[in-house]
Amino acid sequence: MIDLSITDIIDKAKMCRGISSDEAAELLSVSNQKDRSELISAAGSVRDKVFGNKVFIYGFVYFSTYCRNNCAFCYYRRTNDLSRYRKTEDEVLALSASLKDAGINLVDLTMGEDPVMCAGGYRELLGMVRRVRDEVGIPIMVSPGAVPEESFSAFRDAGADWFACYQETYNRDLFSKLRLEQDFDNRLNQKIWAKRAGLLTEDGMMVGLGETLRDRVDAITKMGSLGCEQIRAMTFVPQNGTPMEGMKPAESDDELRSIAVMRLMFPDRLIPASLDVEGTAGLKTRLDAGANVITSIVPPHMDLAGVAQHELDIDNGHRSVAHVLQMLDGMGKRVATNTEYASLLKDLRAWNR
Ligand code: SAM
Ligand code: MD0
Ligand code: SF4
Repeated sequence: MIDLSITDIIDKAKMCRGISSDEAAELLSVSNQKDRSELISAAGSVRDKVFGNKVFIYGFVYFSTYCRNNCAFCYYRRTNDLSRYRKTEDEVLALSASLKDAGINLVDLTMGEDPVMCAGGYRELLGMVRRVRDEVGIPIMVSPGAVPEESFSAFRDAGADWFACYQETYNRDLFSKLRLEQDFDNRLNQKIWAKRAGLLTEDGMMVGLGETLRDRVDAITKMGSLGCEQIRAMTFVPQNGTPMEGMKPAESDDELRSIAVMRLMFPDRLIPASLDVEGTAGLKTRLDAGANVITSIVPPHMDLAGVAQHELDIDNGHRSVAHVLQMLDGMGKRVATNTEYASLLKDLRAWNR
């Protein structure tokens, strides 16, 4: 039982020392306008205290949309009949170089669990990472899905800084309905094995797919307690051709409250505002809620897809670096320099949670 009022919890949270899971549950359930704006503004001010007006920007390169898995929520699940692509190593190199030139802090090399990329102990992917490190020289995140324990040090040695793998939910029963034929513990271990190999890690939860408020509290608490340096929430977007296509699209409000609560619970973590849910129309609300990384920036006319929104705002150039920079100008935020990002990575590694 807690006897603190919402205002008391928020006042405590503003001291940047975190909040308990029970307090998080109280904050996630705020519904009246006054409490909601107090929550959002507290999260924004905690983020500003820790990170100033800097935000980090990540380029998204979804280089292969082939996948051997069949996640119920995903457009790219193997049984969905669609035209897929796999970029060549040279194409990925050129994309990474142009993102770096445009001022991006990190490139996120993401794939479906493409059998070609997984073959031979991830030979092709490792070669790609090595070349991006050696020939482009930009911080790298890999998002290859679930990989065997022995592969993590190879990713680190090839030059990856980050390993991203989202649990989606910490409710095992719900997990089994979403990530069909996949093992909960194996996916959880990805974060543990990646950390052990010296990689920084990102975990994530999905919002709006039937989870309870307690499930959300649990996911936030666990993602943070695992020590993941970057944690995210993304609203589920129903996809054509999937078993979940008929679900009603959720409003972004639960995601925004989740972002705010993540910020108050774990003040010094990186928290994305993903352009992959509502496009650039959803950028400001996510930054206002305490996010400090912009992800899913995608260059136009390169035949690159998003994940949750495969087309939205890509070919009209709204997800380009230039457009995002322009938007930030009007929001009193600035992009971190590459030197600042490098120094953040150094600090994150030293914390070694
Ligand atoms: N294939 C790898 C994997 O599953 O880990 C990496 C890429 S996967 C496409 C990246 C993430 O996108 C998923 O973990 C999930 O959180 C998110 N995602 C996929 N489909 C989504 C949808 N329909 N709505 C919201 N998020 C989605
Ligand atoms: C994003 N579409 O950042 C990307 C993706 C994978 N590491 C990230 C979900 O929103
Ligand atoms: Fe494949 Fe990832 Fe989509 Fe699951 S979420 S079907 S692993 S691309």
